[in-house]
Amino acid sequence: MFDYDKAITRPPCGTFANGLTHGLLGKPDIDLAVRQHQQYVNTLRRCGVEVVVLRPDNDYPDSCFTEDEAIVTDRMAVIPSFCRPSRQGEEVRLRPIIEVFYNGQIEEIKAPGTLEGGDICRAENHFFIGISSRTNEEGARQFADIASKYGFTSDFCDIRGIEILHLTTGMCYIGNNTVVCCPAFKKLKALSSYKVIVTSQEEAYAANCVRIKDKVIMPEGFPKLQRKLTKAGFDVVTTPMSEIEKQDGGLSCLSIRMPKRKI
Ligand code: CIR
Repeated sequence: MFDYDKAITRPPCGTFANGLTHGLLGKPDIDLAVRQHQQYVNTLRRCGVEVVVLRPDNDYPDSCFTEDEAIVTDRMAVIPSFCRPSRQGEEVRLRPIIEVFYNGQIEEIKAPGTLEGGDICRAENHFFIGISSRTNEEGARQFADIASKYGFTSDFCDIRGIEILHLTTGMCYIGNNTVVCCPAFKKLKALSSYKVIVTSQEEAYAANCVRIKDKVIMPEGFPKLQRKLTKAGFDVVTTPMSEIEKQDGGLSCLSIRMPKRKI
C-alpha cells in the first residue's frame, strides 16, 4: 500500500495565517511555511513519488492541507464533506484533478454526513475512521459503507473526548502491522491487534508521519521517536514542519498520496 505513484500538494497561500488553528503556537511565518512546503515536496520526490504541485489558493487559507480534500486508494476515491464554512468548497476545486485519475470510481460523503480526509487512516485493507470535531457519526458510517463496497474493513475511533484535531494528527500506520500514535491514543480499542509505537507526550506531534515506499518521513526535531523508529528497523527521513504545525497541520496533511491503480 505504500508504493505510491503520485502525490498532490498545494503550497501555503498568502492568506495561510487566517486559517483555522487553536493558535497556541503563534502566527506562522508565511515565507518560511512556503519554504518548508518546498522541502516537503522535495522529500516526497526523493522517496520516489511524482509530486503534483497545484497553485496556491488565497480563497481557502487551509487549502495546503490537501489530505483533507479527498481520500484515495488503488480502488476508489472519496470526496469528503467539510463542516467548517471556511473549508467548504476546497473539495470542489480539487475534484477535477481527482477525476482525471478516478473516472467512474468517485464516491461522495453526503450531508448530513461530515468527514475530512484527516480522519481516515488506512492500514492495508482496513480503515481506521476517526469520529472527531470535524467528522460526525453519519459521515463515518457513510465512509465505512463505501469502504466495504470496495473490499475494505473498518473500525470507528471516537476521539471527541481527546484534544486533538484529526485521527491522523495522533496516529499513522507505517507497515509491518505497526502503528505510531500519541499517548492519548494508545488505549484505542481499534489498535489492540497492532504493534504500537507510542511517542512521548512532548513529541506527540511527531505521531503524524508518512510511510512512502521503504521510507518513513517524520517531522524534524523529534529525536526520541526517530530513535525508536530506527531501532524498530524503519528507514527514517525528516523534514521541517514548524510553521505548518502552527496552523494545526501535520506531515500527512500536506499531501494526497496516490497508490498505483490496479483497476
Ligand atoms: C484545519 O484546522 O482545518 C487546518 N488548519 C489544519 C488541517 C490539518 N489537516 C489534517 O490534520 N489532516
